[in-house]
Amino acid sequence: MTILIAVQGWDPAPWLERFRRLGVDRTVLDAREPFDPAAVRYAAVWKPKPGLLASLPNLKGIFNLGAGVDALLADKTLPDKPIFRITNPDLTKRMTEWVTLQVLFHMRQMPAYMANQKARQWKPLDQPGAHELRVGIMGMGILGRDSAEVLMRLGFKVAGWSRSRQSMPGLEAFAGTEELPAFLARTDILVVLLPLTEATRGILNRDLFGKLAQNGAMGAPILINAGRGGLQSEADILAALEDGTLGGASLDVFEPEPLRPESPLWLHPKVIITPHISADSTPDGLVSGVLKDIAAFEAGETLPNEVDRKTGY
Ligand code: NDP
Ligand code: OXD
Repeated sequence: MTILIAVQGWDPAPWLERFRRLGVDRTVLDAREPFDPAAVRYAAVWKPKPGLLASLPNLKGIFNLGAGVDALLADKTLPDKPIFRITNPDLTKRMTEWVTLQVLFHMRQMPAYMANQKARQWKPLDQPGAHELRVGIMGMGILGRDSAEVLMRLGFKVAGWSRSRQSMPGLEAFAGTEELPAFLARTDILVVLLPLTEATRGILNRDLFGKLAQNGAMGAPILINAGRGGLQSEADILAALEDGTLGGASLDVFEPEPLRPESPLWLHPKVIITPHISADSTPDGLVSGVLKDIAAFEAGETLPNEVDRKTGY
């Protein structure tokens, strides 16, 4: 059965090469070239052009090549076909590496040491241990749970917040809007791994930052966001950094992307910026899994990574 590859914002060539090499029993089409829309049964996509999927009359399933589906669901013409997203250990481990790196970077005061190094200053700083710090993870899905596990192993006190309660041994589990204030009040380092939906857009704002613990072992709380840029207000982050409500931030995602050159975030001494690379989708890591998903779907199996259009993730 024919698969259409429609990838925008990433180089499509290695995706096409992998799909063609591993999907030997398939016809693999490139959406940039002329093709017969009626031939396409499956589409493997990242940010496809709005309207493209609606133009495929025999489409049976949509396979999103990343974990987040906000860009896909924003297409008002999206056909009513099942959507599957990436839930692959390759992507999950990459995210856990980035989250752990950022938590440790702030916890071990690397922004201050890097500034001191530039000034040739030998200046040891007081250092809390991991066991004295409370990490709070917003979004306890595939990614949040893996980060939680690693951070707990490093000794941090970890809590998670999600729509439904997600319990794990050693984790303090909070759920729903009514438990959000208590979750924030015990959080020194806030890690955000939420999807962007109608319910979460703009959630990282001044009001929320003001509810984070202000009595932690690091002084002011730290914000680490790898979810989506639409979750955060840049102006509110800057204001909270200025008045000390936040002590630092690591941001991998922005709206729009790339972050505009004139944004004061770029040069802020307490901000770490990475260009949406915390958990890259790679053809090497993911294509064989997507082909397996397509085969399982064809065989009538229920896949756990189907997107719920009502909740938007
Ligand atoms: P999952 O769907 O597995 O997990 C989402 C989590 O968020 C769940 O725990 C869910 O709660 C929770 N959640 C959703 N809506 C709400 C809400 N309104 N209130 C409280 N909790 C909520 O997603 P993943 O872990 O796979 O990925 C999370 C996000 O990470 C992606 O959607 C994407 O935006 C981002 N991402 C970013 C990347 C990057 O490179 N920067 C790479 C990959 C992903 P519940 O458990 O109750 O369902
Ligand atoms: C994703 C991403 O959602 O890379 O997978 O942002």
